[in-house]
Amino acid sequence: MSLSNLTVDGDRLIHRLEELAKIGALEGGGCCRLALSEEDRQGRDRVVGWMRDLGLAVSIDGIGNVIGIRAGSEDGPPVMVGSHIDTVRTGGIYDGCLGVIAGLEVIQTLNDAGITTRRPLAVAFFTNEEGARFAPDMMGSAVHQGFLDLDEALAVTGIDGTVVGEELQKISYCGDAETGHFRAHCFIEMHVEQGPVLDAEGTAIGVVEGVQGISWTELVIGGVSNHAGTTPMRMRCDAAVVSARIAVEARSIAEDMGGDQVATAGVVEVAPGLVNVVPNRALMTVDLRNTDERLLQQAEARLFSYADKVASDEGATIERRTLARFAPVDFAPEMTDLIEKIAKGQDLSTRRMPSGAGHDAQMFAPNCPTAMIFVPSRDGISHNIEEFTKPGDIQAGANVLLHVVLEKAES
Ligand code: HGY
Ligand code: MN
Ligand code: MN
Repeated sequence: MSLSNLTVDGDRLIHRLEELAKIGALEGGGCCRLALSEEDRQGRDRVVGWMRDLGLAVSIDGIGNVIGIRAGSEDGPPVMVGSHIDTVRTGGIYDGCLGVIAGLEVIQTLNDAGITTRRPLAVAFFTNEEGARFAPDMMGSAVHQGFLDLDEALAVTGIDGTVVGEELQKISYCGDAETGHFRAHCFIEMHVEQGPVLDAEGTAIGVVEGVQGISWTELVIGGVSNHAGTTPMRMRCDAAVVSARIAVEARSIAEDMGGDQVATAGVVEVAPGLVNVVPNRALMTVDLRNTDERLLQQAEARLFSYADKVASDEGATIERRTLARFAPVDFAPEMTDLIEKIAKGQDLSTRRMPSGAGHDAQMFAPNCPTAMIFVPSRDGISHNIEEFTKPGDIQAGANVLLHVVLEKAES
């Protein structure tokens, strides 16, 4: 069979995706497999089982990243695909998982066709891409590619007070493969767009040229708890009001700056959280992103100085902690050109675009030629159980992935 006619089996791919989605399934759809949870362990076991069924040599490193290797006719750095299988609490079934399952489908397609590539191939899933339980996000791939120290990652305390290293031991995914030095020949990540562009335009393939910069900050505001009825307004030190003003300012910063600037106050916890008590503590997070590093720094500077001022005006204390900070990343033109060429060769509509979401691919970009293939998200919805991508779009994206892998594996 000529390689150019080779296609993936879309039904088999979607079946695996739906099988994985049963683990941590939520009422009404979607799934919750927070990093290093029991559900994450079960999902990991399921994917490792598929890797082994497909004849991949599976290795697990010190932060729990899992890599399945398929030998080539020659040795050397593999052509690597993959993503993550951990989810946010209100996760869809495609975010991350699609890139891993599509990678397995590429392997099975080649196995079925009896094809051995020149270069080895690798399919991976990385620990804690989401960062929802343990910050920063892309933790596993950052350690894997040498941008985050392993011991520092293992020592991270999560939003629930648990520690990464201990939770990793609990799920038995603390492996002995070394971290930080693995180099791929190239890395391609297939992922749902998670935004509205492709779906609104009716475009089949997003040729992702880079990932925007990410800034996650935790702010803890200290006020004075007091009686809601007897305390005159001029005597209050209300932590909740300070956090509310900061959340509104984050929105104003994004609106004033426009362009790619976005801002989200995703966590706002107020204590003691009683109807008749002036709050004495607020813990909140602010997620700022921009494709331009200089503008992202401007957004941070405006937010931080506003937060300090509004806290001091209220007589409150304020402490800031960086949870994650990644500069924007550009992908390799040789890879984006190849993705675009192959997609067009399959008569698929394409458009070049940045990624609004963070991805494991951004950790590979400084170390090897890297790019991403986006497929549409219905109504641009993600991090939401309504997340959906049409089977035809999944098949199309996986076929592009297959042929990019083949071309790089023989180049
Ligand atoms: O936050 C992100 O962009 C990714 O989902 N971790
Ligand atoms: Mn993702
Ligand atoms: Mn995500």
